[in-house]
Amino acid sequence: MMDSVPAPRPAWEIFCQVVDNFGDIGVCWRLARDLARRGAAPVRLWVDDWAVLTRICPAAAGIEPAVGGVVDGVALRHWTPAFVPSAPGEIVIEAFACELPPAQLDAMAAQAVAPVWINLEYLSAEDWVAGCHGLASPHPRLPLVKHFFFPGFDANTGGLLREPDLLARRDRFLSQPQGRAAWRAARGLPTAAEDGLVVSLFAYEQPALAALLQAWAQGPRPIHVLVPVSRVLPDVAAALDAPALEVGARIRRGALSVQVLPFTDQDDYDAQLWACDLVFVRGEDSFVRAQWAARPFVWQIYPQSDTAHHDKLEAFLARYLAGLPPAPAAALGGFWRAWNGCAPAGLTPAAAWPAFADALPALGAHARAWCDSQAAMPDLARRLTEFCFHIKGGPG
Ligand code: TRH
Repeated sequence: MMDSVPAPRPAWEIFCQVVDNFGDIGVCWRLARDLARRGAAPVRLWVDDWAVLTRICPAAAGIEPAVGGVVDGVALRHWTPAFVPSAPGEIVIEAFACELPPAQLDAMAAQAVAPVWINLEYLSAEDWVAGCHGLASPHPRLPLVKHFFFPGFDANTGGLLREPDLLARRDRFLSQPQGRAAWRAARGLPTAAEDGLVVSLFAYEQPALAALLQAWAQGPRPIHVLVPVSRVLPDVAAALDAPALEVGARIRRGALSVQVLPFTDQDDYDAQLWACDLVFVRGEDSFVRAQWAARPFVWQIYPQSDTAHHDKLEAFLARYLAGLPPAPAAALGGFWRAWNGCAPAGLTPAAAWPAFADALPALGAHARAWCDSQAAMPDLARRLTEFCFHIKGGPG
């Protein structure tokens, strides 16, 4: 829902710069909406790339960036080099170490009570995160203190974004005929397990995809792959020897069918994850959503030039595989490492697939247990709110 620009001093002000892809804005938009819906409004979100914002939040396309507007209780503003601060938020979040404009810092320092200043970091399962979560860093010149807030998977970190009604919405979708069954029927997908596996494939470039699709095409069981428009699409087209694939395209090769879906808003993307049997996700936000979907999933981690992402992958695997019997644990570890190009002895996704496919029932039960254990802990917006009130010295 869109309406007019709200009152000047927001409770929360979030600054977000797009580094690459959608994830940075994806996380910030989700957080901003979550805070606003919990009654923490007004929330103001500054983004430097309006075009990326409109992909994640289609309602922003109806807003003149130079003017800004409100969607779902969040005041959206375009952060340009001509940035002029308005009254700064009581809590100011710089996402992923994007540097706040000097004029914003001056405006914050000029307040009678300095805003709480948070650097929201990337999600990582590594052990060092707990030691850095909450650390303070005084500004060298201004009377301001920045605090580091790290999302994470345990009680010593900032937790994961999870809207209060998310799991109830998911369960309604799964149980009601107008939910999962209707979603699948509308896309010509089977609703019975024996009619095949429905897979969502959201990924970066993937050189190993061709061999995997070929294995699926030649496999014993129908596999229906849904590909939302993303960087992997050219690899899908090349693997199927098809012309550039457009939204709506459908291709069959043996036991494999491939369907190209539009890039939707975040809520519809959740529905896609809930409707599928196996989901391939990437980066940060879709990776978390797959966990709340409680589906078997495959994570393609955002690649870093120094291969630091391999440590992040192993750190998550160490947590996620704990408690799984050896066979499904080895199957998942093998397939994930192959998908991320770091499997020993050159194991490929195609070679790792049969064991992974056999493990899917066990991985489904495990995904549910993991989701429940994570959902038993407070979510990120709540931990962030409590943390900020603690710094302010107010009620938590
Ligand atoms: O786009 P990403 O690759 O983002 C990454 C990560 O955030 C990473 O940490 C960061 O360093 C890097 O960018 C620069 O993947 P991610 O995080 O899953 O973000 C995708 C967003 O897109 C997520 O909010 C879900 C959303 N989405 C939709 O809203 N509709 C869709 O149809 C699809 C496929 C995704």
